[in-house]
Amino acid sequence: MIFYDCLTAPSPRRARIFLHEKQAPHEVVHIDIMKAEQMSDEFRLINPSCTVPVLKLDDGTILTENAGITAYLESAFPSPPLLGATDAEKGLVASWNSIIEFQGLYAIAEALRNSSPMMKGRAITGADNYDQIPELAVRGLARLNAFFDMLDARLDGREFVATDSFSNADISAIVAIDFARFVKVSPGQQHQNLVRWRASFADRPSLQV
Ligand SMILES: N[C@@H](CCC(=O)N[C@@H](CS)C(=O)NCC(=O)O)C(=O)O
Repeated sequence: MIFYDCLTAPSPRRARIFLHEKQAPHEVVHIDIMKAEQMSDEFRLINPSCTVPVLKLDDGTILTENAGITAYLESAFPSPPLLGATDAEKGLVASWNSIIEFQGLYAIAEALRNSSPMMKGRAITGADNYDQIPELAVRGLARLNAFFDMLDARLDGREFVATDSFSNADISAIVAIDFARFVKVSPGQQHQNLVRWRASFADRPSLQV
């Protein structure tokens, strides 16, 4: 397998952590989005949407979304289960992952992409260019603060976000919390559950890669 990665971006980090947790053998190709390598003619042949991560399977199949990459890896490398072990757990992990994407990751992207001078004209990822809308940056920050409050409440008395074991929902939430620093938001005094939960993974090997 070939994993198209980018060390500075949150979406490929989610797939990178998942690959490491599964110990799935793969080669890595680095795509530097700071140098717009995702927009090159060569990379467009791999992913016309011009985004990372991408996982190219040995049979040539190309997976361009975290949802597809994690579904494939869970099926091909079942242990340890990261998308839930039981029917109910599978439902919980998928639900929480979706909540974290929509309320967390998209809120941060909305705040960052609509305010960063480096992303002028690139407010949305993809092959087409979209102008920034400053009001969306303000709304993104408000949504992000609400996300921190919501996740802190969810983690009250819990070790993991979705189930009783480490799952893809924890991976997505860790990446979201760390990515929030890009818009200068971190868990505060009022987020003790969030702080405890994030600290519990400080030494996890997959989070160091
Ligand atoms: N649906 C994709 C989203 C991937 C995505 O948005 N990737 C960003 C990096 S975090 C990207 O490729 N950005 C390229 C750009 O900014 O032009 C997934 O989650 O797998």
